[in-house]
Amino acid sequence: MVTEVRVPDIGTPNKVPVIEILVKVGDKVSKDTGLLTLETDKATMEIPCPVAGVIKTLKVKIGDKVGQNDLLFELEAMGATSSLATKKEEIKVASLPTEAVAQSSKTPEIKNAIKVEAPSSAGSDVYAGPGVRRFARELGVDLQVVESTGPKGRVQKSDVEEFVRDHLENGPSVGSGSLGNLSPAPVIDFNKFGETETKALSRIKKLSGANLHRNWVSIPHVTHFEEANITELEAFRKEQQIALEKSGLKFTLLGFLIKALVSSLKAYPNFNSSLDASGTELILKKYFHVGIAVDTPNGLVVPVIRDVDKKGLIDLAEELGKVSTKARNGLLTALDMQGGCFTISSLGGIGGTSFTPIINAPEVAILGVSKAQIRLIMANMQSEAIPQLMLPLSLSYDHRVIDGAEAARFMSFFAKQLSDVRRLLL
Ligand code: CAO
Repeated sequence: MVTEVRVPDIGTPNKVPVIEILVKVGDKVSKDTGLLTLETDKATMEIPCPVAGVIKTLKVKIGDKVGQNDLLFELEAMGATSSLATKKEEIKVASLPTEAVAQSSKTPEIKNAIKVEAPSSAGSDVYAGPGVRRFARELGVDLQVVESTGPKGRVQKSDVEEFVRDHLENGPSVGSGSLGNLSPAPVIDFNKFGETETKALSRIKKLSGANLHRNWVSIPHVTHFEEANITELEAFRKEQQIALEKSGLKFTLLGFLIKALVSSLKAYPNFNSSLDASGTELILKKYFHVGIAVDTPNGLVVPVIRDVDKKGLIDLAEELGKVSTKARNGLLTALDMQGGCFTISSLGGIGGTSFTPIINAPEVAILGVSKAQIRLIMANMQSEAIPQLMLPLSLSYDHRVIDGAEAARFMSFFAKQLSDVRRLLL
């Protein structure tokens, strides 16, 4: 017998979007299996199956807007049928991340009838439907460390699956536990020594921390230091900045670094590569996408500027401005941060003489940039030292892929590009 599953009373007269479909045609479902998730302004709601059966047809797709009594599914019922429409008592609700559980009390007409799924403390600022939360819970996955690909940063079931697959293939995260034969970090009660305050790490810090730790312990890093004479470049940049003043564009050093990087990657293609999963072959990339480390209030993010070889200095300046604003406003999507070939991490605007950046795997090298300083240099065989603006550079590279001599040549080439601004314009 074919049973229709329709939208029950969801406590609002408005149509609301379908944000997840948790089953497909042919799936055998039991009574109360979550079928799909709807989203109102305040909460996400999972619609459970009213009877056991086999899904025959899907009448909606993700993004469709539905209201009370709209047809969602047809299913071939197995055994006794109870009701055609799902009862509102069975709907599971999860508050959206910005809303506290208390939000539900604002809708008293459904408050007593529905089962409220309180966001667990360990996932409260994660945006995910009840079905995905339950799925993650069943697998023991902390949603805070799962990378989201859904709209508005929503974690989807496929994200949890990808996370588990990655962990099975690459081993567990080395986030907080012990590592191999290393003894675990001691657990210390710091209150014995004085007053303390405990603060949770941000979601970005947890995610990037696990990746940084994995990259740090799994890649044999070497850091090579170099200096570039950017006296001419800086004079040219300042001149152009004045000319561009009215446009509001910031003609930054970073754009020049990206241009110099493209020529260096073309001259030394091993730096634009990744090791394959077996670690025995090198995948050389013919495209040039550069990641830029951006410091945000919630932690470090690395948006990727694509096809930098096809862009001029002004295009790059514009895009850098837009992408760092987007990053600081927390609006980057997962796609904005994928596909990078090489990362630049610039602390030059802040300070420091050098640092050892951690490679952003699966890339094989990363460039750290520190604060340029005026120094007295014996230039052009002159007998006198003249003041020059010197830019400190730190290249960390994967020693499995790149030899020390190759790194030294790469950096010397890169520094030469920066020291003669005409080369960058070629
Ligand atoms: N040496 C000296 N001065 C520098 C410089 C350098 N290498 N790089 C930039 N500056 C100066 C600029 O001239 C500018 O000065 P004015 O305001 O007087 O014009 C100022 O610093 C700001 O520069 P900018 O607007 O061009 O920005 P930026 O290129 O320094 O940085 C960005 C952009 C997104 C990289 C940066 O904001 C950022 O987030 N940096 C941190 C990245 C990070 O955290 N890396 C660490 C990763 S490991 O944890």
